[in-house]
Order: sequence, then C-alpha cells, then structure tokens
Amino acid sequence: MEPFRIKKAVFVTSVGQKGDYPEKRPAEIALVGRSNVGKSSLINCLTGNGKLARISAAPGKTRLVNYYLINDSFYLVDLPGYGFAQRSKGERESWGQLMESYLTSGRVDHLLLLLDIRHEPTGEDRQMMAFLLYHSIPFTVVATKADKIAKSKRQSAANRNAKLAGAPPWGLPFSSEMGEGREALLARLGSIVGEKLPASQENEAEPLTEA
Ligand SMILES: Nc1nc2c(ncn2[C@@H]2O[C@H](COP(=O)(O)OP(=O)(O)OP(=O)(O)O)[C@@H](O)[C@H]2O)c(=O)[nH]1
Ligand SMILES: [Mg+2]
Repeated sequence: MEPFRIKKAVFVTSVGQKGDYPEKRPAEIALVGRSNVGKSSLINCLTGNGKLARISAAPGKTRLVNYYLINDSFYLVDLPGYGFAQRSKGERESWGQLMESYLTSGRVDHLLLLLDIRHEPTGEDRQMMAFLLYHSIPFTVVATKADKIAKSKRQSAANRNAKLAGAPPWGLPFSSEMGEGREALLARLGSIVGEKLPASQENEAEPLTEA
C-alpha cells in the first residue's frame, strides 16, 4: 500500500465561542497542548507548508479553533494552547469555554496531545489528559521539539512524559525543525482517516460540495 501523503491542505475557517463549525467531514483530528509547545508548527511541518498556520516565539499566538482541510477530505484542527500565564482571568475563562464546547461537541475523532520533550508535564497537561480519558477521546501523545535533546534520549523522554501525564507510556518524538517523526505521524493519521473512509477514498481528493 502507498504511504499516506498530504497532497493538499487549505485553511477553512476560524471558530470562536459561538461554535459555528464548518460542515462535518469523515474525520476530524485536533491538536492540543501548552502554548508554545509547537502545535501550529507541527501542522506546517506535516502539510509541508510553512505559512499555513501562524506560529510565534511568543506564546498565545493561536486564539481560535482553526480548521484546515486536508486532501479535500478530512480536517486537522489547530487549537489555542493552555498555560499561558500572561492571559487575564477573563481570557482563561473564555479559553476554557471554547475548549470544553469544542472537545465535547462530538466532532473530534482523535486528538494529538503535544508535550514538550524537554519538560515534565504540567498540572494542566495532566488535567487535559484526564479530560480526554474521562470523555473517551482517542489520542496520541506527541513529544515536540525532539531536536532539543540528544537523539539517544528522545524515545525514553517521550515515553516518560506520556506516562507522567497519565497516558500509557508511549510518545512519538517529533521535530518540526528536522522533520523527525513526520513519516510516523503521517502513517498514524492515515490509519485514523482510513478507518473512517471507504478504502477507495483514503488518498483521493474528494470533490468539494458547496457548503
Ligand atoms: N527547536 C524547535 N522549535 C520548535 C519546534 N516546533 C516549534 N518550535 C518553536 O516553538 C515556538 C512556538 O511554536 P508554535 O507552533 O507557534 O506553538 P503553538 O503550540 O502553536 O503555540 P500557541 O499558538 O501559542 O498555542 C516557535 O518559536 C517555533 O519556531 C521544533 O520542533 N523544534
Ligand atoms: Mg499555535
């Protein structure tokens, strides 16, 4: 079987608290994690388009639920990060409402939980993990910024952080800078999407219908 490829990636829409989500697609895969952990960078790395999602060295860049349509068939969804200390109480509350309503909307098929490979998970990472387990949302732990530690330590650090966050002890080391983990994550996305789509459409560009 041909490896799964992203042939086309387009920005669809940004959704705020009103929750006016775009039309459903066969699969929806979203990214969660602390601000600055590398969610938007990972989307750019996977899609091979460095300008698709906005990234920033300053945390708190992504503020809305951003939809990207992949191969004219499924969504990758970039979410605003948590743990951004400079945010006001009001902003944190609206972040909470936005995330809660999105994550309990029943739209999400799989979550990529991103943890910085260098740091122990925070209380908020563990809370997010507990939330996913409680709501039975399938997930994959991705350990970002793998290029920041020695190659020989990457897999064990990824596994340890997954375990400390309360997940089964396996994480995928990933580097948006170096492309490490890209093929493995693409394969994983391919199998998630493949379970949702008839085999013939898996890698095909489905014609877009008018919304
Ligand atoms: N060295 C290294 N830096 C990375 C990697 N991924 C992201 N970064 C850097 O980390 C910073 C934050 O990246 P973003 O992708 O904007 O992070 P985010 O999780 O989307 O952040 P928010 O939108 O604030 O939630 C940027 O300066 C990136 O260049 C990586 O794999 N390696
Ligand atoms: Mg972002």
